[in-house]
Amino acid sequence: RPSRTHSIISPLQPYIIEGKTYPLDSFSNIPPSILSKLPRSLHTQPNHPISILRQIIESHFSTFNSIIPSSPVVTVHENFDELGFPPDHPGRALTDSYYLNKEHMLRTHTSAHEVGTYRKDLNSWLLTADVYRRDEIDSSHYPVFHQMEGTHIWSKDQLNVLPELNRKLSMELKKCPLIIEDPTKVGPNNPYQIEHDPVHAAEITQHLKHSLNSLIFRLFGQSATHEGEPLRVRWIEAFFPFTTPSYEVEVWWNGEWLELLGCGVVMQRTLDQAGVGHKAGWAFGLGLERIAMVLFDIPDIRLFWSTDPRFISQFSPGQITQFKPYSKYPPCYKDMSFWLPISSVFHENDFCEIVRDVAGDLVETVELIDDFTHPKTGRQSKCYRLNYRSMDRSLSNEEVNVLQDQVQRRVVQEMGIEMR
Ligand code: FA5
Ligand code: MG
Repeated sequence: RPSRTHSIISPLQPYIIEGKTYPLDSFSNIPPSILSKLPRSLHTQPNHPISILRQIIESHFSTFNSIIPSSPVVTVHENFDELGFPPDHPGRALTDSYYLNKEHMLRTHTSAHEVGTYRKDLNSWLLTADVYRRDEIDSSHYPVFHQMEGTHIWSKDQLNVLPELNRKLSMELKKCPLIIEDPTKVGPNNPYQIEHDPVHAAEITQHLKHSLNSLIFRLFGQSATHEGEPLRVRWIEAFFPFTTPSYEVEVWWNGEWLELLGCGVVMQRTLDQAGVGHKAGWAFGLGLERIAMVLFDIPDIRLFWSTDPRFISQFSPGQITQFKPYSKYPPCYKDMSFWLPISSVFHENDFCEIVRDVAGDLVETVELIDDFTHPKTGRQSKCYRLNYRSMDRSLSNEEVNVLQDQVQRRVVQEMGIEMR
């Protein structure tokens, strides 16, 4: 169950998306700043790095069908229930997802289209779309981003093609100059499915890993170095309600592990729901911004939304070129200390949502710098550092003060907190 019944940002009029009207209810929590992103469709703008990357991946998996859904609206059933998310999964909370109302939401991942697409009897496809999540604020997280879902399934009586496919892929991968670490093991924590013959499950898992490693080789093979070092890629074990075994792939980037994708062997339950229970195979969901940041050397995820010609004119279809920063403008820090509300729960994502609604892309990071509990009264306070910086120009201190005041006013009004 979502943990709150009232949304922080209460819309006034029903949402109208792609000509359809969605009546409001107590779940409706999409602010105007998010709604304004819906028509941008970065993944179909020919010169945009997200679209360039999509096309390169589509040409790598050249036999797969390419799909681009038109509306970001899905049912809660499609996004969560159908994929086996438990009723109390944190991703369902109003603090984590954007709801039009109790029935409809902005998809949080492209997996929301899995069952519907399997139902069309497609066996190998790539589906690219904008996805929406309430999230923290930093250089690699943004509330709107793009995912590509990729999947390959076979009739169970045709799985005997896999050993040969795997042999070919592993030959090709011998030429790969990247360091790909894979310490993962299938076991009780990340098992094969009981419905699967373990020999088949192992072949599918191998084909998944080989296919993704070969994509990584294709994407990163040429520019295999980052700051003079060979790019490090690693596989780790993961958990998703709709795959097992499950994995994530990360790369070492700017001093930390950056997660690029999640993947796994498709749960038989998902295929059963789509009426193709006689098939088995794998699926992945990759974050296009994360990969584009590494490939095009784009240091901040907000840049993808820039309409500045100095950004967008740097890229052309089919080409991976390094982004040349036009200038880094000075940051401006402002701290905000407050006592948490006594009668309601404080969620950082709600705070970030207000910050973004006020400051948009002028806010670069929101960082918790102090967390204090009064020894006598037990009251809790937090101090956040808001780092303002424009991608396109210098901000004046006065301008930032106006934003900071506005954030302050709104968090007091809407979150019931008290400034210190
Ligand atoms: C998923 O969304 C799963 N649907 C992936 C999947 C598909 C698993 C098919 C198995 C089978 P996850 O929440 O980890 O998983 O997100 C996938 C990728 O999206 C991440 O690895 C990351 O690259 C990207 N991503 C996640 N959150 C953000 C964000 N706030 N901003 C930018 N990219 C993000
Ligand atoms: Mg993940």
